[in-house]
Amino acid sequence: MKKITLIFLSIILLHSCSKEAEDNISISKITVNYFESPIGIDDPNPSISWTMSSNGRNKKQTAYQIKVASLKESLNTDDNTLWDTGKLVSAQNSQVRYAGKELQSGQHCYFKVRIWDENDVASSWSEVSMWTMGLLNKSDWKAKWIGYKTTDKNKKDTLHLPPPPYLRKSFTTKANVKNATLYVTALGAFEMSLNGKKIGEDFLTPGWSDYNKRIYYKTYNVTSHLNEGENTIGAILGDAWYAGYVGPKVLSKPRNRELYGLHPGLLSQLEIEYDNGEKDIITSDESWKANEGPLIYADLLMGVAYNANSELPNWNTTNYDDKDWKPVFIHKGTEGVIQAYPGNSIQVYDEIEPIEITEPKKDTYIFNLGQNFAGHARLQVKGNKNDTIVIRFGERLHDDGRLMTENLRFARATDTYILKGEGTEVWEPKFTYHGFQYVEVTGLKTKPSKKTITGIPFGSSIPFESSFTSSDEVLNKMYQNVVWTQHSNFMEVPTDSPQRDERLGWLGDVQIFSRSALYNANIGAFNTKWFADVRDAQYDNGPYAVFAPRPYPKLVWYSPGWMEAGVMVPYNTYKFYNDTKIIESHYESMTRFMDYHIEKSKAHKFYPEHSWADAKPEGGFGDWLSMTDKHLSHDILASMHYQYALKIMSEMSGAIGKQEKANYYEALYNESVSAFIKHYIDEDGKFQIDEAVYGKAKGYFEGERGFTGHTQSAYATAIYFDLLPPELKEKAGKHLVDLLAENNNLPSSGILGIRQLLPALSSIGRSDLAYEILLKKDYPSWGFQVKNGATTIWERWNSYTPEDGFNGEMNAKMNSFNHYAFGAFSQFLFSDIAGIKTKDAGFKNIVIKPKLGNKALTDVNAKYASINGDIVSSWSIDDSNFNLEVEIPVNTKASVYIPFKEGGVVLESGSEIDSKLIKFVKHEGDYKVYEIGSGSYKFQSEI
Ligand code: RAM
Repeated sequence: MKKITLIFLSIILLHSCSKEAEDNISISKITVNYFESPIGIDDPNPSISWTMSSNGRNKKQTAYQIKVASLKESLNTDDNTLWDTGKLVSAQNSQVRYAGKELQSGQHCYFKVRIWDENDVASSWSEVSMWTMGLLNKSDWKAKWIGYKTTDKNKKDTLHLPPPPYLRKSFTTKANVKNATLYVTALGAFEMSLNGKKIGEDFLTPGWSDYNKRIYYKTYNVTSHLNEGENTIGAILGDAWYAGYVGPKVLSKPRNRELYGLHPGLLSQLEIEYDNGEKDIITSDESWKANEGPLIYADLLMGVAYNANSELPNWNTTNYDDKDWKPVFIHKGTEGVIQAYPGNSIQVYDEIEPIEITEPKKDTYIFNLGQNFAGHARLQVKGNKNDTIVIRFGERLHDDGRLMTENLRFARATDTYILKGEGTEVWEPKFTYHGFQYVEVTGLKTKPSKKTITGIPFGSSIPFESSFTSSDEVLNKMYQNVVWTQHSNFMEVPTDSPQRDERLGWLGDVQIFSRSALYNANIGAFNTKWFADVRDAQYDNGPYAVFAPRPYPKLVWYSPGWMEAGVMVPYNTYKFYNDTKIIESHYESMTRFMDYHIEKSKAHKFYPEHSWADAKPEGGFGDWLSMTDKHLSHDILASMHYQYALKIMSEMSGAIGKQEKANYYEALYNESVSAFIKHYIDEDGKFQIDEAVYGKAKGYFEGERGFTGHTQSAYATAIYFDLLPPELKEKAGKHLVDLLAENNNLPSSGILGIRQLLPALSSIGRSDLAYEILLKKDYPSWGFQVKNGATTIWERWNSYTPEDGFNGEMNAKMNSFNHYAFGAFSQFLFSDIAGIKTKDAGFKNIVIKPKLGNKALTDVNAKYASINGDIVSSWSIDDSNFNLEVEIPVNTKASVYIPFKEGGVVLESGSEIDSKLIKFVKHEGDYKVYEIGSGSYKFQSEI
């Protein structure tokens, strides 16, 4: 008997041990400044973050240890240690700043992490991660800027399109290369190769910055590219943003190109380390030789022409005689600071096969790729020498099947390939990108197949790890359209559009879309890079420019609602990733911006009518592309954006320990809001303006339509920014609902008000109405776009209507079919439908509060890939039950709001709630609120 009990006991013990083992925490993903094992960074205190996994619930980190060493082997010993935190009592698992020994140029830093859980049980050490440092001092750069002047021989063309230069240099290495690192940048764009092989997978590197102030270099580990003995390094240089056509024709006059310099330049430094400790450095200098090659021209907006008959076989290998090549010239380079690229370089993320080929005109073929996107097309052809294939790109077709290109404006977006006539030829252009769904091909001698054209989408390589699906197929398509639009426009900088002669980082669009973008993808690094562009584009007297980078030094354009992006987007990014470094590096610039606002609003504390006559266009852009009869007063919008900026500046100041400043902004906020309410809002909660003050409103965008305060955007913004006291908020809510009713519950907001609309309705208890609007298919609505063939988000509500087609004359002026501003509805899918929000900064204290709206959705599955790991909120409803599956990452907790009916029961995993594990907090309206720790849960309630 005793024996049996013993066996029994040991089985139980074994079981509970293995259960505990399963519940143990392990470290999953480790990032350094948002990247996994990045190389060539120049942040002296990189931020380390990790996610954790466990099968258990309520799992927490109570302490951590990070050990960093300069050699991988040393991580198991105490040698070569750069930093060892020891066991540090702390719950922090993200944005831990390296605080070890001072790091040197080129230094390798290997590290591992372990944590202790709530029972003080240590996890295993993580796998080894690493980062390397780039070149930290200007004096580390031994290379010289070089270039090669090529001449545009195509005199017939109205455009100036010089050929991209090819540069090369041969060198010898000794035996036993231990490590080889290439540090490289270009004024323009580079494509580097070693011994005939392209280095890295990036496109259009080093990207776009204000080259007069800042140039980024990239770092590549090229050890495996090197041969013992003879080697050749090659470079092709594109004009890209530096010397090519950039932006709208009207803004980039007189030449529309060469906005930073005339010829592209290269700065390249290859550092080779041998086993015996010796070093070699191969730098760009006078010894390089250059030539023209098969690329006739390559321009971002205009496209690429390539003559395969001029190819230079083996030009970037040692098996090549460069006696006819010319010397390079020493390029003037730039006075700007040289820094490691902090963002996500552009890379290919998919391949798309055509779904249909049509022939609207004899020998003119159109390939429908079924999806609008940014990128280029790969051509595969067979033909005779000198056959010339012309490839054009468009987002839509005319009714007669022709390619619609009017909306490209000055962007020629045409690629040309001249065949060499040798079997099957496969070609992809370089240094350009187009926005398109349709590809028109002419010049083919035989009928094409689906292999003739392949769509190659690319964009900034940000990880899209979140997801959203529901029981409504149109809504799912709308969301996918947002994701494709983000992919297409997060191209180095957040652009407005990828197809026409524009592609600028418009601040207004970004601030509206930024939370949607943050839910969809990890854009911490991308934003960090862009914030430097925003600072570089800021005017000396404080206002942020309407777009960043600002390639037109003389243009003075700023606009309320656009410029506040300079504080709103950093704020949103901080809130999503708890990244206080972003606040610190941007703080001086933000306070300078706020000082400007404070000074400008000094007399009244807010902006009464006609305060922004100095902006261009007069008043700023306002609720751009709205559908109202009269425009929403620009000064109401300006005041509310100013106030919101004060509020978040107060919070951000507090977050970095500047309490005095926090109080200062808060006091100004309170003063401003009460003066504003007194002036603009009547007793009935209605916005009133003195329209007469605007006179004929000459100079205002569409000023002839007159102004009003009473629009959907006005109330939605006041509610969304939470500017009003409860009683006024309620009244504003009523006005919003009435205005919607007068408009058949359809939106009339332009891009500056649209993001606010659905969350504002939700916050006044009308998520039913928000759902109704969201799921509408009438004009104007998002569903209407889908019904009319949209595969990305349109710039205008009326970009296309069956009655007016592409909007007549407007089409050629401004009509993008791939524009994310109106895609800002998608934040609502995560924040309100799935109900995933953060109470603090960085999703450590999570809220899961699904809004069921008008119950038009029966199934919702959302995953937000947070900095702490995946947060899942998936729910379904039927007539009487609500089911919710929640996943909360290790080391976080959540308040979960369960909709319920009076007297109904709430179950978890089929049983009554275990109050030891799941704490009931309160009843709030139609919800029961519970507090949960990490883990997976299945709630069920009667509704
Ligand atoms: C358009 C841009 C952008 C908008 C500005 C005001 O040209 O595409 O969407 O912010 O104008």
